[in-house]
Amino acid sequence: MASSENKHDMAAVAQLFDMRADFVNAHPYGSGHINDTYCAYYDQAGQRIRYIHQRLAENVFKEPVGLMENVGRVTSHAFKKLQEEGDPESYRRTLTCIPAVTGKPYAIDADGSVWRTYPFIERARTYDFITSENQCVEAAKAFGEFQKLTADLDGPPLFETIPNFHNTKSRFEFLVAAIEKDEHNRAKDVAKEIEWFMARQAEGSKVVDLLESGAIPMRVTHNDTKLNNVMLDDVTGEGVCVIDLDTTMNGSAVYDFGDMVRTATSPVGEDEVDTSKINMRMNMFEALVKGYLSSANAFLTEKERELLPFAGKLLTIECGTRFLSDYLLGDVYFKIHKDGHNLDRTRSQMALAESIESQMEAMTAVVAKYS
Ligand code: ADP
Ligand code: GN1
Ligand code: MG
Repeated sequence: MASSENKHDMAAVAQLFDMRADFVNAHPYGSGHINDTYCAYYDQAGQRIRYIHQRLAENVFKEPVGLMENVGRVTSHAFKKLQEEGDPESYRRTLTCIPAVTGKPYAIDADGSVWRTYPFIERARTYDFITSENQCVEAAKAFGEFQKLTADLDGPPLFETIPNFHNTKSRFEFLVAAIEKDEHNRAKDVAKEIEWFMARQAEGSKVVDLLESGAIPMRVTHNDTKLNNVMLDDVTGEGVCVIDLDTTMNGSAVYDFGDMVRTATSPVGEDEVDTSKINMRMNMFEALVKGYLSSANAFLTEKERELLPFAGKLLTIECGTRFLSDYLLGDVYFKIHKDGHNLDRTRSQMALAESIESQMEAMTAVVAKYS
């Protein structure tokens, strides 16, 4: 899971936070595509304890202060509600920001990078692909609970950390611009892929249009409900804590469900090269519907429920346009670990979307069964 080299001076980063323990060492951690994440060991009276230090990706998050205000508001609200509900594990059911020595929930290092620190959620882990139906149920239930916990967040609307994040219409426009620019001369090699996406452009505006017309509501949503953004308990398998709150802002519940379908129903990871291994497993979809509706059925509207099967397809296509755009632009947004990584990811999204397209009717029946 972790690679061994540190790109940053983690002992110096440790000094920026009010850790109240001695820094021992740190190593890169996790398989996120955006931030630089480190697991750091500290010594506290002879006990080893772990923290997560994260450097926010400045090419992605242009307004880190607004973003960290969102994280602070959402995590404090969730913690308060969990405590009121008498949850005995409220301390590990939501992220908590460790303050910097300045008292702020983030710190800025000598290079101007923005860092934050979270307690390590122990006895739980994230998964890059699913191995059991129960994991699907638990992950989806946790993301549904997160929407429920944040539904009554008071105060002004959350800061829009990445404008038009799930605006699939603009995602397509972005792809078209990347194709036209073609600054790395890569478009000629992906003519088939480009054609595949452009044939699906019209569908891309469906949810955006429904939001704009008010036919479905805006809610506080997570917006990055990828499977490896929820921690499952090592012992009970339960969804413990939803993490990666950088894109928590106003959006549609439909997007959150769609990204779960994208990341949790295929038997292989999102960069699988052998596309014959990729398919949308109906039993996993059913497990997601079961888990998600167990926490979200109470607040979803009929129209939102109706859109759940389509959401899987939409988010898979949307993510595919993002991987393909990034490939054309020279891999500037998503971290890559080999040449052509974003193209592998693009092709895997195409295969998954096709598998979803061919099963839409059965998926609709599954949603009806649990509604
Ligand atoms: P990215 O935006 O790059 O995806 P994440 O916030 O998702 O960053 O973190 C990357 C990985 O680090 C996660 O998938 C998870 O495995 C691990 N991680 C993040 N926060 C914690 C935490 N508080 N406790 C334990 N592991 C964590
Ligand atoms: C990124 O941060 P991470 O790795 O959880 C991306 C998501 C994409 C996902 C594709 C802020 O998620 O939107 O769906 O990669 N996050 C951001 O794997 O762009
Ligand atoms: Mg993540």
